[in-house]
Amino acid sequence: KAGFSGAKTERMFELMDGFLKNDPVSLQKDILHHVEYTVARSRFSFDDFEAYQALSHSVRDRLIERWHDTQQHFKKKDPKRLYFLSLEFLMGRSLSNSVINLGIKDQCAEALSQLGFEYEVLAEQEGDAALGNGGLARLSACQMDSLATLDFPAWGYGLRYQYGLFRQIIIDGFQHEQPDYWLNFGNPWEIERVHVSYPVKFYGSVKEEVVNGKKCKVWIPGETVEAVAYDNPIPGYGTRNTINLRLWAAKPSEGLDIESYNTGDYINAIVNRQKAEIISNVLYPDDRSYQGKELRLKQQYFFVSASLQDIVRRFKDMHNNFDEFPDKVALQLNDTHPSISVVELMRMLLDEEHLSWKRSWNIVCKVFTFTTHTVLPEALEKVPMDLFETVLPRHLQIIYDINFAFMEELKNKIGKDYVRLSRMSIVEEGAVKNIRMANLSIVCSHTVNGVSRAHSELLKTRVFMDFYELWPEKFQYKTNGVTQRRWIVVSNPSLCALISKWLRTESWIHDVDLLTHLKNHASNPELQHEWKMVKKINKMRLAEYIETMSGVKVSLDAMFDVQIKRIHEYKRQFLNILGVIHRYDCIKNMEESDRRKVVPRVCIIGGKAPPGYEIAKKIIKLCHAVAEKINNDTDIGDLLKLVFIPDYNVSVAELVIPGSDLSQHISTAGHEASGTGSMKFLMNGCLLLATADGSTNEIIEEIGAENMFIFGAKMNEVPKLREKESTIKAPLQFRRVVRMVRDGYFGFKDYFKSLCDTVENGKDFYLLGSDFTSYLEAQAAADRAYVDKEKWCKMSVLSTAGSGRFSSDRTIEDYAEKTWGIKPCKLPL
Ligand code: CR1
Repeated sequence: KAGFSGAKTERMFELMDGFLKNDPVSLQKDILHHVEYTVARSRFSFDDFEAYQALSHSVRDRLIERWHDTQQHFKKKDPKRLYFLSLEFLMGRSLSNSVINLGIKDQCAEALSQLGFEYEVLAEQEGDAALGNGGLARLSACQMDSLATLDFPAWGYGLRYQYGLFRQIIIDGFQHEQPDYWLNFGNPWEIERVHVSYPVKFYGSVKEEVVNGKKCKVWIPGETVEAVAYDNPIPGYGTRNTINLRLWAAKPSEGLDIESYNTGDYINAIVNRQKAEIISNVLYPDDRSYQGKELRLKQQYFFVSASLQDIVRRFKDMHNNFDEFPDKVALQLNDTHPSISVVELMRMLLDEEHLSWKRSWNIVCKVFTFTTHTVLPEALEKVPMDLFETVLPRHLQIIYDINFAFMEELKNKIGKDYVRLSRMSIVEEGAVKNIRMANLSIVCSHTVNGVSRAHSELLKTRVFMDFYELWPEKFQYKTNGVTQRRWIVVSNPSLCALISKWLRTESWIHDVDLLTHLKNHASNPELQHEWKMVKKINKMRLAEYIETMSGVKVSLDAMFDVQIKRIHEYKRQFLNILGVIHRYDCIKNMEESDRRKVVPRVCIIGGKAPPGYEIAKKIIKLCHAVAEKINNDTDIGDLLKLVFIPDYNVSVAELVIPGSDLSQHISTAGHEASGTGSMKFLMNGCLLLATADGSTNEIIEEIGAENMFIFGAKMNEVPKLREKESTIKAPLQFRRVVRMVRDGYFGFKDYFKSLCDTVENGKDFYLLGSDFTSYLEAQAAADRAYVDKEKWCKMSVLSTAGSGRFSSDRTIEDYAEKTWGIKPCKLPL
């Protein structure tokens, strides 16, 4: 009732008898109501999908109640708010996550079972919301869950793509991409806000005008597109707080094209207007480089401009002095993708609010924080200047001005070191001039974060060394984390129950450090027995899935060894496959007596290759070719299987991770900024076979190297090894397996040639050859450990017990305190 009064309000309270109730009967009534009136089916005849829709709408109603209360509460308290700007959110499914966070899963299950439906079956009906590529996007989703759970006054902003990440179809072992029509069957999890829309301008020219006696720049746009808001409620766990993820969709703008209508070309005028929708049509499927594409720049600006208009409007509802803006607003740049927002905010303050340059700049510098997710300097975004000038002419002027001031400041500090000045400049000179989006973000943000300690070291000593020397105080790091709500509670209910039983509390679900108490029971035979049962149940589920997807029957006694992530050379799925070939070759050449000692393995690989990345696609094909050979070799039987899981996504991960024994995170040291998949496996008690890269270094500290299988060159050794690479011969075993591929042992000889070339003849950039021996040793150590079931189980328990530090709750608390300066704002119960 807070904030409202009057007779009308009283009447409304009379009519509404409190919140929706969560007992099974109330839920049943709601479900049937939605079957009849929302889905418009008869309540006497509806199928699983319709039941899923009705259930989702019933859950959504509950989310909306909390959403309203939370927003009202934030409005009343007016705390400093965080706005998380990200072009990608990989949310996955919403139903399973929402019922857990609302605490109504059991009630829903009971309600449904009386209606003749099974909750689990309905939850499977939902498609993934895949509005992102990989690590960065899933991290955003985990962080949203933590922001809500920890009661932070935060909102996410992004784009509502019509087509999310492509579906991966495998035909004859080759990847094919198909569009993901995720909205075709409706999306009950979003709320369309037709009344929340903003015009976003593009192209055109800049004029100078005199307003109130002052000279001002006026941007006359050449095109205007409307941004319409779609809200996605994000419920916290164990709290009523429900925050918002606002995604923008592009719609043609009203009335601006009168001219074309008047000329009589009615049909064409409408067709042209419709083109506006292209902006939010499709997610770029590359997860590393997006260099200089007009549509990409338009997407970035579109979502940033709409978000900032929304944020500034909200601020102005309560405040009239812009100097207070930094006390009320923190703007987080998730990588450089939203970095145009620093310029856009400058433009709004200068040209629309008519503040002075100095005042505007002061504000901008206090609100933005920047997190980078990459290690490679060449992966940093650049936008060609002429493209900028065409699409955003006014913004380019502002960038020049920012850069000019920055260069002057820099010259004062470092003198006329032109080489360094040009390295640090926001504008890259050369044949094609570019805007360096990372430099822009660093100059305009008050904090720059890496995503693990190792990553931050690389930023300071290599990628952004010049900036670190200039502003050491700006640089921080926040090791990534994942949410235990989705990655244990939702995806592994049996493990969740076991943990709560042994810890005698469910508090670990929001206070994850409590997991460390599992250590006390790690050797307890009773716990171990239950632990193994849980693993077995999950392996059965996974085995069934594998059989359905690939037709391969796998033995539950085998060690399930998994590598699932985007396919990239640096992530070294090729190394994994070469290791499998080596294993196969060894088994083939063994005496019968030795075969009996072999630890059976099921090697599982899954992931999407960026559509234009030839080598990554060849790795997928190689996996299939090798699998074909091994899986059909009767000599090998259950001793070794290789399977590729197609169309890897969040919901597939929820199934695969709990069912794995071992997981691989084997990037060449110095290439993975953090890695978050490893954290999900860790939480689920899977042992890690990994290089000391990214966040693995910190995982080692928590779990102990003795409970993991660590191998390979260290970060500081990699550069030297690379220098020597061309002169050193790769180990014999390595050359042998590469030769098998080269010689066509698995077929497709010509096709695999260029893949083999990437690791031979002095060109093994990612050092597969040089790490091969220690990789095999780590694999052998895993085999030995697996034979000792008690030891393995203990290591598994210790992995879960040590995973608390890798919760996104910890990451978010850290950001809130050290980067954003925000405090919880909890809705009273
Ligand atoms: C990094 O490659 C990191 C995630 C989240 C990825 C990975 O190491 O864990 O970000 N980068 O910080 C990415 O997805 C588009 O770039």
